[in-house]
Amino acid sequence: SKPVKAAKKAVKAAATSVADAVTAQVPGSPGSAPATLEEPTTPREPLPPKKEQGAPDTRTPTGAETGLPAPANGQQGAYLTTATGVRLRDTDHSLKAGPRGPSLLQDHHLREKITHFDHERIPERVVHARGTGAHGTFTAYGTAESVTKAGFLKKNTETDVFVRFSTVLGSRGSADTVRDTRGFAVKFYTDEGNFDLVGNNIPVFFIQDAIKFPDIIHAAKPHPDREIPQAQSAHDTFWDFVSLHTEAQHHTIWNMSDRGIPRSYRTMEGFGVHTFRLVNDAGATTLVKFHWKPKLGVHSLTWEEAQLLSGLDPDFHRRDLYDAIEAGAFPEYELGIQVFPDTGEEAFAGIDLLDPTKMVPEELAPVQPIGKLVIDRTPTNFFAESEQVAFHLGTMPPGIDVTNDPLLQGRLFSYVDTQLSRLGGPNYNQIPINRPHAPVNDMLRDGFHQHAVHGGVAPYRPNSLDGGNPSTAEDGFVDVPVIVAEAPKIRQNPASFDDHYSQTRLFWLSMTPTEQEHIISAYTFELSKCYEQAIKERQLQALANIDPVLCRQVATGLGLPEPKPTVPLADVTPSPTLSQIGHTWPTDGRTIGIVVDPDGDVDAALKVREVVFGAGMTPLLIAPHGGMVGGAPVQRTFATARSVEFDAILLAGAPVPAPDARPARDAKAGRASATVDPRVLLLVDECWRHAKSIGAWGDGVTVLQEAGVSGTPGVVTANSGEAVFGEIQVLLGAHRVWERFPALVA
Ligand code: HDE
Repeated sequence: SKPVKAAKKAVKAAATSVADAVTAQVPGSPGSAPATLEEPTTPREPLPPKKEQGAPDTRTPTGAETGLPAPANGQQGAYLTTATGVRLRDTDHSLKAGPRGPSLLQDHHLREKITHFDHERIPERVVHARGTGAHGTFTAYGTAESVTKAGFLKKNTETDVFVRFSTVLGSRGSADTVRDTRGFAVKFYTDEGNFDLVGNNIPVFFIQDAIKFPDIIHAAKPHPDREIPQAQSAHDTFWDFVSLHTEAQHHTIWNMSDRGIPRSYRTMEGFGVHTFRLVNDAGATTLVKFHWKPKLGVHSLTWEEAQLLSGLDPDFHRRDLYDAIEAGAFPEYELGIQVFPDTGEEAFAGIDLLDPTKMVPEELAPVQPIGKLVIDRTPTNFFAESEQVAFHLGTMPPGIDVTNDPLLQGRLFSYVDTQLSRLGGPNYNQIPINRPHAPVNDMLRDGFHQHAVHGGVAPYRPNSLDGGNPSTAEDGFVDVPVIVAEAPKIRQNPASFDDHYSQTRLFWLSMTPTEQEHIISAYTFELSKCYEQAIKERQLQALANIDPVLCRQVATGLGLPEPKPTVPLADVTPSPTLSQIGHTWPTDGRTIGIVVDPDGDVDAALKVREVVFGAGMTPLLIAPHGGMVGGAPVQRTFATARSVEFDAILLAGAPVPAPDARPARDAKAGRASATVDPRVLLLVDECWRHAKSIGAWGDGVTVLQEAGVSGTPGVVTANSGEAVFGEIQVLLGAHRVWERFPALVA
């Protein structure tokens, strides 16, 4: 028919003009000079990236940047539309055959809305499902320039980053404060392409070879029959695995230590775990281990706090991170490297650098700072950023390369592979949060969720049709030509991998008696949760090979005999830097609860509040009821304030029990007092048990007496609130008052 013919003609005309346009710019093609086709063509400067191939900024512009109010959500404009932009009159009623009739299949709006909703969820990560992301900036000190040519490590270079902290075992909705390893993954959007530093808060790993990863994870995840316990290692299959694979003992003792229950993501170290190889401008190589050092020091929760928080505030770490960012107390970390000569033997001070169950004590190789990370922006949309971010160990710019660590080698495969099912196809790097800020000019094409409209006709190399582009670059990524020894193809580890206990013992001996107490309690708790006697006995055998005191104490707790070691106890030098106790740290960003009595000296309480704020900490007023006290807003009531939220408390008064109070029910601890509100006594009790400093002045001193804690370590009184707070600040430098609980281990 006529219209069809006309359409065909139009298509043909368009095709001809596109073809003309292409041939006109291709050297060597008909109609342009020279007429002869060279194959391959001489590379020339790459064309600038096409519009759709550019790298959009993943940052959502702030109000300050655009001059407009910051976009609060993804919706644009005043009217609700369908996904295809058609305005809607009604979204609350489905189309029905009469007001009481059945819904009609033709209701395209109903179907679009429900269908999209039905597919809102994507699979959670197979490990590290529970996580929290935020944006920040990395600034290089320039101190790594001699060992790497990576541009983002050149002096004063600023690089956008996205960080995701996580637990390993729990599901996406599990509690933050469980005993577990924490993920510390950082995506640097460098000018030379992304760099993903996918680390943990523990410097060693459970296994030496990636092939065992499914085994350790199957063992640590909930039991397959009843799917319990959630986000816990305190169960039979976990301890079955780690007692059989004794290479896991080193990582496990870190988990049983205070490192397994961090106070905050802001007070957590990070480690790249593996040894990496850096390459400098001259091509010289160096082996390094990456470390993140938090500015606020390394602090942990107490085990009771961690357990309480799982119920009181399962989002504790996420809330803490986002509250700190929103309060302007931006979390800061220094990136550092331990540097080892790349001599070929891949060992340092007798430690095999390819064994991921071994670390190098900082006393032997100090951590040298190379840059600073400041986290300063929460995600605009949690799903788009924290859920869809995809890390991959193999994402690294020129200047950084891998080693033969067999755990690292397996990870190089796993991280791309897992995104294929988690994010639904091979184009996940086009998702905004994953897009590099460097221009992308790849020859990857098509596939599910392809968002680029690639121009050109020759996504292959060499080609003559797209001007020979893209060409390879002299300064591109370098795979260091490490000599691979002539060796049999074999399923076997080097002999050094057989030492499972010396560094486990080193860690134990590096702990203060207080920390050793915590480790003993953790092993005893976890093993008490196991049903199988044989598993407990086997783990006790492993403990005997670490240290007799540790083994004896746990055996006593379990009511089992103490086995004799089956290997000689390693003669190791402790590493004091591994201990969290005994150092002094900055106190900014801490949370201080101020208990105020509305009938007492409210002015004094408000004055101290100003002083606390001025010291860079967050003061929270705690009063019997919500609303205002003395013209200031009450932030926590006696019904909601629990010790877990505060680093210290100040008692600015002695609130009497309210006449209409329900003391027996509200007190929780059941303590009765005629003079002080029992809920305040519970708060003081808990803070004391959690080794927190407590200060009081004026009437507040009565509370200390009623609670029976006066004169004990870390309980401060003075004439004024300012004087009390001054002493509390000093105590906070050490984080907790462990002197309250003399350690029992010798
Ligand atoms: Fe991972 N790991 N891992 N891992 N890992 C994943 O990748 C894997 C290991 C780490 O916030 C997965 O995207 C294998 C060590 C972090 O998105 C998966 C092995 C270290 C995160 C995967 C290891 C890590 C992951 C799951 C043994 C510390 C969270 C979802 C060879 C250096 C990243 C995903 C985020 C996530 C595999 C061991 C850190 C399945 C096979 C060692 C921080 O690909």
